Amino acid sequence: MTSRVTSDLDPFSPEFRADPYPRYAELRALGPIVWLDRYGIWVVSHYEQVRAVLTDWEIFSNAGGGGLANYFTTPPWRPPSIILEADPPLHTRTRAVLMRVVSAMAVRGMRHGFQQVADSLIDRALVRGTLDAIPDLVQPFPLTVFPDAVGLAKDVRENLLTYGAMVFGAFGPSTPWHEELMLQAPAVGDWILAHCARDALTPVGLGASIHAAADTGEITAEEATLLVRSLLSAGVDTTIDSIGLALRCLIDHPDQWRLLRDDPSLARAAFEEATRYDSSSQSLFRTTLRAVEFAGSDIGKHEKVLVLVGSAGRDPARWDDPDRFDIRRKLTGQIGYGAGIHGCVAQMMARLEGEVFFQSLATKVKTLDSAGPSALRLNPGLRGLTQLPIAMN
Ligand code: OVV
Repeated sequence: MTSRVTSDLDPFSPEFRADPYPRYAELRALGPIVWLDRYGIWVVSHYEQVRAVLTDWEIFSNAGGGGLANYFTTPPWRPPSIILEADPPLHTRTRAVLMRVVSAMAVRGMRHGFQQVADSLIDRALVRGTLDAIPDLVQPFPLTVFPDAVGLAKDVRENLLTYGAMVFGAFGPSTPWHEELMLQAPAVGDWILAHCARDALTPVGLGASIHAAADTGEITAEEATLLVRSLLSAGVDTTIDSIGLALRCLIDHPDQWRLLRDDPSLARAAFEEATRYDSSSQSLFRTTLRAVEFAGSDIGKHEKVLVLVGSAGRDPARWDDPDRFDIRRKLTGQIGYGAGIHGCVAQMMARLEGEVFFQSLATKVKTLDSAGPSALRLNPGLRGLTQLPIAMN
C-alpha cells in the first residue's frame, strides 16, 4: 500500500526562504516524501532520501531541467546546459572534460593567485573598518578570481551577475522580479555565449583547456563553448553566496570566529561546516523518467522532485546536534555540494576559494562584528545575501 502525504508549504515564498530551517523540520516530520499541492511537485527533505534521489540518475533525470520548469513539457529558456541538464551518455562525455580541467592538479596551481586577491581585498576592508561586506569584500573575490581562472577578458565582466541571476532565477517559480529580469535574457544570453567562444578567451586557462578537448574530437567546438558557459553559470554566484553566508555564520557565532582567528588553519573546516549549516545551494530538482515507487509513495512519469539539500544538512538522523555551527565538527558526507554524477564538479575550487578567503581573514583581522542587519537576495534558486554590514579591525 502506498500513500501520499501532502503539504501546502511553499519553499519558494519569501517567508519560507527567510528562515527555512524550522520549515524543513516540519517537512521532515511529515515523512520521507511529500507532495506539495501548490506546485504539483514532490519534495524530499531527509538526508537518506536526498542522497538516494541524487544518486539514482536512471530514474531521477536531469534532462527535465535543473529547476521547477519541466523541460519535458515546457521549452527551456536558454540552450540547455550539456552537463547540468543532461543525462548519460552525453553527461558522461561532458563531465569527463570538466572533471579533468578542474582536477586537483589544476586547482592546486590557483592558490597563490587566489591568495593575492583575498589579501588585497581584506587589507582594503581593514582600512575602511566599517563596510557592507557583500558588495565591498565578498562579491569582488569570486568575481575576480573565477573569471580570471576561466580566462575571460578583464573588461567583459559587467553582465556576469545579471546572467547568474537569470540562471538561478529560472530554478524557481516565475515572479515579477524574475519576469522583469528575463526581458534582458536574449541579449545577455548572446553576450555570455560570445565570450565563451575560443577566440574570446585567454590562451591559457580553464576555458582554453576545455576548447583544447575539441581538438581531439572528445567534444565539438559548440559543446566546448557551452561547457565554458557552464563554468561561468555555476562558478560565480554560488561561491559569492557561500562565502557571504559563511561570513555571516562566523559573525553570528563569535565563539567560532575566535576559534578560527586563533587558529587560521581551521579555515577550510569552517567553510566546510558553513556549507553544511547554511549552503548557498538549498534546493535542486530532478524529473522522473518513469513511474516509480519511492519511500512508500507512487511517483508518476515526468514528475518533478524537489531535493532539499539544505534540509539534508540539518537532518538529526544524520548529524549530531545539526543546528549547531561547529567548525571543529569532523564532517564527512557533505551534502551541500549535491551528490552523485551531478555533484558540484568544481567543488575543490570552491573549497579552495573559501579556505583562502577565511584563512586570510583569520590571519589579518582581530575583531569582527555585525554593524547592522543582513538581507537575503530575492533569487529563489540560490541562497545568498545582498548586504552584510560589518565592523572589523
Ligand atoms: C551547477 C550549475 C548551476 C547552474 C548552471 C549550470 C550548472 C550549467 O551547467 O549551466
